[in-house]
Amino acid sequence: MRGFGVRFLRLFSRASTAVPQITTTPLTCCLHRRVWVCSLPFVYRRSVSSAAVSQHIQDLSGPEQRLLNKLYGGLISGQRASLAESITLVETQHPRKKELAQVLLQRVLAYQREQENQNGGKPVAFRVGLSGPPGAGKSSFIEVVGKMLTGRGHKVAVLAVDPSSCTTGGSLLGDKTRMTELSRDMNAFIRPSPTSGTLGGVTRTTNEAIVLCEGAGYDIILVETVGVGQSEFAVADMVDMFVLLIPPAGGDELQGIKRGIIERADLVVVTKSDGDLVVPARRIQSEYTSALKLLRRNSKSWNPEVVRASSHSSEGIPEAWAKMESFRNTVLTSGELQGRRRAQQKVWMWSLIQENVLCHFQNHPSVREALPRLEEQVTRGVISPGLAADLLLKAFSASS
Ligand SMILES: Nc1nc2c(ncn2[C@@H]2O[C@H](COP(=O)(O)OP(=O)(O)OP(=O)(O)O)[C@@H](O)[C@H]2O)c(=O)[nH]1
Ligand SMILES: [Mg+2]
Repeated sequence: MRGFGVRFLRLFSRASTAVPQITTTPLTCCLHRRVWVCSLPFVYRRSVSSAAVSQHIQDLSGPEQRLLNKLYGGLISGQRASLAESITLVETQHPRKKELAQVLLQRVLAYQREQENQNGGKPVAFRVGLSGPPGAGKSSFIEVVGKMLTGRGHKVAVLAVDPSSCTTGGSLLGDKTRMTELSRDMNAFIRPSPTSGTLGGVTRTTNEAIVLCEGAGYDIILVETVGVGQSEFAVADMVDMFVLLIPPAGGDELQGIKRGIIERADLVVVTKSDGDLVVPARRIQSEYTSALKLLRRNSKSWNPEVVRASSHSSEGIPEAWAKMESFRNTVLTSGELQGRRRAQQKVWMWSLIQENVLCHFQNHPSVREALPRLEEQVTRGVISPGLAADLLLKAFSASS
């Protein structure tokens, strides 16, 4: 996909003379503006970025400014309603509101940078991604860990990324009811992460929701995603620590766990280690401990471990969290955490570019006209997918 994105962008930049103007006139075209504005905090060109933002701000009407001031003020003073409303704003598909969301995000990012500076340049919040097969016990684990952390004075935000919502409108919403205690806790905020129909959408809106939660003072961000499709890789690319939860189940249920995702795990938690399940949980623990030794290491300073925990009896829960804290301290000290975050900004930027470029491509009149016919010919085997892609790209570049 990345390869496609780069190739497409090259073609795109040849096709459209507006691209070189991005740096000087960020408001030239909606697509370019979105790409540019979204990537602002991650290119270190302060004067240009602040010019782009102020141009955006000048562009705001009175009511828009008042709305953003209200949201920003409410957000940084920790008001849940403002946080919820801000996440709804980043979730929107409405072009103008999308722009407002970017202005708000800019302000929150600036506030966050200030806080980091005061914290000796270290990130204030800890972002943890938790993934695993359906029914592995992720939500139950988050509920128990979350309660423990709010009890210790933390503010915990839980974002649930549901890959199925890209196609079916979502099913994780039911999770809120499963985290019954945590959802009643005033120091916890639970929200299905908004998705906008594509994996790129998951990346954008979840990343933006994370930033907003941090702006609202949540210092632990837990992102739950089910190990289906590619969403777990997207989540692994937006967190400080990636935790894989595995149930003490038979081989069939574990077949679906992708080797690639095990390699990304900083910690593996074997869940439901209680009652009759303790014995299989121990077996899975030792199997995964051996398997991890054979896999490529994800970090220079940290060796992934496999622990057992039960959300029902709470056994192993404080220990699992202690491992996560230990990971955080290790990678903060080695500077790896900061490095990971920097690299993630680039991944985020590229995913925004892909999302926007693809959207522009799909909505291009020549492409829309040729697409049904070419798709039909590809499915009948009349022409190859490669030829169809080339023809569509040609149609796009010829009339751009
Ligand atoms: N025995 C036991 N059962 C558990 C434990 N944790 C979760 N379960 C059960 O496992 C089932 C699934 O738990 P969830 O926490 O909803 O799992 P999940 O991974 O969030 O599920 P999805 O979000 O649907 O993929 C429920 O019936 C829980 O009661 C545990 O520690 N011990
Ligand atoms: Mg769940």
